[in-house]
Amino acid sequence: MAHELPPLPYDYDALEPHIDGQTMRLHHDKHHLAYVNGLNKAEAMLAEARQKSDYTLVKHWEREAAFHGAGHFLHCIFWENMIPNGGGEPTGPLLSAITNRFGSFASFLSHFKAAGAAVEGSGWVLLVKNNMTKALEILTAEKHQDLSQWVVSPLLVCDVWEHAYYLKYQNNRAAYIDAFINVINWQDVTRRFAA
Ligand code: MN3
Repeated sequence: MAHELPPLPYDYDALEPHIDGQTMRLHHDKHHLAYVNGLNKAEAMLAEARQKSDYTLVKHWEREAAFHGAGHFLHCIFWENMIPNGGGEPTGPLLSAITNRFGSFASFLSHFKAAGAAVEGSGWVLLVKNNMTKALEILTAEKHQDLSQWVVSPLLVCDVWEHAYYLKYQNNRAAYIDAFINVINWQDVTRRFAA
């Protein structure tokens, strides 16, 4: 069963002025599509390896599956994590959990922004729920999959690859993360937290 590129849940320019339409079009139609195609290719090659009982290149295709698979699934969450006229603060159990874990919503935002700005090279900053301890954590990832932890569910993810912001924000990643904060879809994050 091949993976498919999901359509954006809003227009390319719907998040302006925070995230520009040209970046969104390239990011979704080119970058995300490449991860979908890369994952499908890796899975097809691994299926062929099983069929032929030839695992000479298994390390390569497992790596490709991890990179493109993590890239595909994180982007699916990322698009839904944003919404026009988003931002503000969550309410209810999610706000309580954030306040309990990080001291205050403001402390959470400061930590999230600092962690995202500090990722070396291309990667992500993520708010996750640890499925063993049930606690919230802020994690970062290099590329899509390096430094990741098992047993966590991503709730809120912010793409800090240059392709996510360079057209509009150039080297000012921190300004891009500030803009991202303004389009967060807290209802989506709350739904993931409750699931
Ligand atoms: Mn990206």
